[in-house]
Amino acid sequence: MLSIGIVGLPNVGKSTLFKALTNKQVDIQNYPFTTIDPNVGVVAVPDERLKPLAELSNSKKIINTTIEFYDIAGLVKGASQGEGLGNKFLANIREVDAIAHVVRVFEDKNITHVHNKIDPVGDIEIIQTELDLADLQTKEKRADKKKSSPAGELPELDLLSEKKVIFVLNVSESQMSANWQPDDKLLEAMNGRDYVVLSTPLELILSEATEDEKKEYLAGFNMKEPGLDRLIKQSYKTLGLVTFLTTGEDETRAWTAHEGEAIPKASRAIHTDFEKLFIRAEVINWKTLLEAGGLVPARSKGLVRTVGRDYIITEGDVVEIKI
Ligand SMILES: Nc1nc2c(ncn2[C@@H]2O[C@H](COP(=O)(O)OP(=O)(O)O)[C@@H](O)[C@H]2O)c(=O)[nH]1
Ligand SMILES: [Mg+2]
Repeated sequence: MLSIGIVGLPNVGKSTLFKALTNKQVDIQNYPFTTIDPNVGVVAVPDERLKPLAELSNSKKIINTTIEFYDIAGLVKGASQGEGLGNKFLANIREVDAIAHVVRVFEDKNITHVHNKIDPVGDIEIIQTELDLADLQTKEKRADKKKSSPAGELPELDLLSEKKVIFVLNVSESQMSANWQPDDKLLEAMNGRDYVVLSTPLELILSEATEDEKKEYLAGFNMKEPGLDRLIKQSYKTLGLVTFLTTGEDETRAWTAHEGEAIPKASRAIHTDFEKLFIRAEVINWKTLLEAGGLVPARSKGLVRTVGRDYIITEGDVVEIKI
């Protein structure tokens, strides 16, 4: 399963974010491969397509795709030199597929900032410097190894600064109401990478609220959906993933593939043997299927395509794999 590590300086809202995410943990019964680990939250990727498809097929179950979030203990200035949890922290980052970098934007005199001032740009630079310094050490070690084994092939370097990043700009509730947006300096520091703006205490409240309360809170803050939903969806995009779907009486289910993947490889998500056994597949866009009113009428209108091994899986495909 793909994983995102939550990182950031102390007291920026990482644990609050993680707690809100774990309130959205999926039902372990439907996801038997899920491990139970207090530092890992397995959350469903929200997908508005599943419900109407399930209604169309009279499905007994709906199963979303999932992402794992890891709460990685606080990074401090000097971590690459062993400060704080230092190298343990950096080792944890090495294991995740992408980083959610929480940046403190909210002001609160009662909650200390490690460097005593709210400075999102400076905070981003500190974390990036630590990641760069850790990479420098990795490269130096590599250079030493090369000297001692001149002929041997060494595995590719796993550099922290090359991991995909999504910035979580943690604002106050009043900034949220005022539709706070990053200024040019902050945009420059984020350097074109993805970001979401949210308020972690508000997200915690939303994650514990009933459906009615949730609607009320969202309307009050002029939000269409919880920030967590935006974060989860954005993480999925940042990781370069696409969703394809299967639907039937048993279940309507979303599956994860990588962008640009051919359908036999993508179908490994359903069953590892499918890549080898794949013969052909029937494919129809989810919306086209809904508009047609089901697979049977869609087939008779010629809307279902039969594709071979070289077909590239596309966001929103509903597939039936023939093996
Ligand atoms: N006022 C305010 N406090 C926050 C916000 N986000 C987190 N906090 C508080 O800041 C403190 C540190 O948060 P925590 O999530 O533990 O930060 P971590 O050290 O990054 O894990 C806690 O007391 C939180 O309740 C926020 O957006 N506004
Ligand atoms: Mg914490």
